[in-house]
Amino acid sequence: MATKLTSDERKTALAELSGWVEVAGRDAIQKRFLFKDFNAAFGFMSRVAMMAEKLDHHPEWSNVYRTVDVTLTTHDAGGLTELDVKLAQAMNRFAEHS
Ligand code: H2B
Repeated sequence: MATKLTSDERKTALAELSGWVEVAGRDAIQKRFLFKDFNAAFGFMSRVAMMAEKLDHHPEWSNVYRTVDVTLTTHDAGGLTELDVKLAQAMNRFAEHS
């Protein structure tokens, strides 16, 4: 099972993750993605869904029209792990090409 990041590891990871911030009162990170329209937002979510299945690691998220709000944490570990960093990196990559 993935192990929780140390505070140093978390700091380093966050510095390299554009737009992601820590969630207050919770060992998790979040980001709001804003797309051109619903089609772009849903296309992004489809790509993320396939990656999430491949990683067996899933986001907490919601979508309203062209906005996708995402929170990442590893439920099995009770906090942030390398899996969250991987998924956040993939999301940033997908969003760049949406
Ligand atoms: N996603 C997230 N974000 N955290 C988990 O701990 C987790 C998951 N666990 N997706 C996976 C599924 C686990 O429940 C399955 C059985 O591997």
